[in-house]
Amino acid sequence: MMQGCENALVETLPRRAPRVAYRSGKVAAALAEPGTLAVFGFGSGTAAEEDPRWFRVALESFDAPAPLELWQVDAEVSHGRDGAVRWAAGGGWLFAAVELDEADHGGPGGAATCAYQELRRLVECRAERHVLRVWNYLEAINQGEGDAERYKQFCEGRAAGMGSFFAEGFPAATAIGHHGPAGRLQVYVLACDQPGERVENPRQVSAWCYPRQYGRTPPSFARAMLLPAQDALAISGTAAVVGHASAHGDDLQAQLEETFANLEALLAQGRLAPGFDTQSPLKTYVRHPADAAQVREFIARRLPGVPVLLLHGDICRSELLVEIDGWRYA
Ligand code: 3EB
Repeated sequence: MMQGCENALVETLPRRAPRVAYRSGKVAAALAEPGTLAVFGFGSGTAAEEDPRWFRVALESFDAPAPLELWQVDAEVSHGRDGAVRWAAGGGWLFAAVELDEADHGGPGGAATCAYQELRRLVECRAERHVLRVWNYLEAINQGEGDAERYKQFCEGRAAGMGSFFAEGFPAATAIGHHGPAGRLQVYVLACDQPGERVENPRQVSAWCYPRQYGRTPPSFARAMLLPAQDALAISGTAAVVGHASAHGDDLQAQLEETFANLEALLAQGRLAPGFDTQSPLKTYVRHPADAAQVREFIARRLPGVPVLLLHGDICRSELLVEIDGWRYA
C-alpha cells in the first residue's frame, strides 16, 4: 500500500534534466559509470565501441584531443538495439540514435524519412515518447541548387518521416553538415516520459513559418526546449538569422555577435537569467577551419569558463559561417 502510494508520487514529480558535460578520458570508463545514458566521440580519431550508448559524431573537433560528451541520469540505465535504432533508457529519459546510408534510401530525403520513421517506431511504443531534442548530421549539406539543395531535400524527408507525430509542436534541433563518410546520415534524440515547453525566439520567424525562398518544406524545429522540471533549456542550433533572413553576409565577427543576441533572447524567453556558466556546455559549429581560432578567441572573451566544443561543420545556409547550440542549466 505505502509502496504503491510512493510510486505514484514519484511518477508525478518533474523529471530532473540529464547532466551533459564534456570531459577527457576513456570511453569504456565513461560507459561504466552509473547512470550513463550516452557517450559521444567526435571525428574519425575516436574509438569503435559496441555499446549502443556510444555514438561517434561524424564532425571533426578543432580541439585535440577531442573530449567526450557524456549524458548522465540519476537512475539505472538499460540499453539495446531495435532494427537500425540504438537506444538507452533510465529515469524517464531515452537516448535513441540511427545512422543510415543515403545510397540505401535514394538520397538525403529518403534517408531522413527512414531515420524519422525508425525513431518514431521506437518512441511510439515507449513511455519516453516526448522527443524534446534532435541532432541531425548530414554530409555535403549545401550541395545542389535551389530546391535541390541537399539540406532542403533533408527537410522534405524529415517532415515526411515525422508525419503527424509532432502535431502539437516540433522538438528543438540542430542540422549541420559533416565532412565524414559520403552519404552518411546521423540522427539522435533525447526523449522523456514528460513533455517539455517549446521556446521560440521573438527576434526570429519560427522556422516552420519560413517563406518559400528557403525551400518547399520549411524546417521542422523549435528554437529551444525547456525540459520538464524547467531546470534546463536545450538550445537548438542558433545562427545569425534575424526575422527569416541571414544577417552579416561574410562577416564572422558580426555573425557571432548576432548569434549571441539570439542566444540571450532564448534565455530570456525561457525565463532564465542572462549569460552562460561553467555547467552549461555549448557546441560551436564552424564552416571554415581558418575561422576556428577567431571563433575560439571570441568565445573565450564572451564566455570565460564556459565549456565549449569547437567542431568543423557546415551550417544549412551557405552564407552562415557559424552556429551554436547547447544547454543552459537553471
Ligand atoms: C536557422 O536558424 C539555422 O533544420 O533542424 C538551425 C537549427 C537551423 C536547426 C534544422 C536548422 C535546423 O534556420 C539553421
